[in-house]
Amino acid sequence: MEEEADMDNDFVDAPPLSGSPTKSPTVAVTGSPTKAPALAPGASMTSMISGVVKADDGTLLEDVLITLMGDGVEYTTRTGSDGYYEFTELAAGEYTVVETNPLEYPENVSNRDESPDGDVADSDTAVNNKIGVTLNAGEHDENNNFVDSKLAPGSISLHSLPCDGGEGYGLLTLLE
Ligand SMILES: [Ca+2]
Ligand SMILES: [Ca+2]
Ligand SMILES: [Ca+2]
Repeated sequence: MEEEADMDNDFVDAPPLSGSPTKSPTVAVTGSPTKAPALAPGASMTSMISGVVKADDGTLLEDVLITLMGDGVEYTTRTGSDGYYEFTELAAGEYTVVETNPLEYPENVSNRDESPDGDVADSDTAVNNKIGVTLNAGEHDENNNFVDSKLAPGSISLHSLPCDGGEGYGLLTLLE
């Protein structure tokens, strides 16, 4: 009996477990794994061109056709509701951005890089719906902006429309 009691006591006297078992440290698994750098080794350094189309009163013009012409390539896009357009994943090289005026804004006001970055064409202020862009590897050449204007009321607008013969014909609109 004695021995058994002692044994029992031994068990009873064993250091009590303090509190609940310690939780193993919480490993923070928040978010997705860190993304690899945008320009991982071996990836090509792609570039992009962007800008906006707006009216001379500041209105941002939506759904305006923008064409990008480069060395043997041609892309088209349209401006969003914020007047913004962009061409992404471009190779370095020389490009020309061409705007097709929206019908309601047939008058060209300006077309130029409004944040010039030293491109030869950045000093070209000719109003011709074209903006030249020299694109380096990894460059984002932005603010290649087009500004258009409505015709004054009472004036006549002449649109040239494409037709199968390629000669086109005119459509006169008298603005009220
Ligand atoms: Ca224009
Ligand atoms: Ca530029
Ligand atoms: Ca540039």
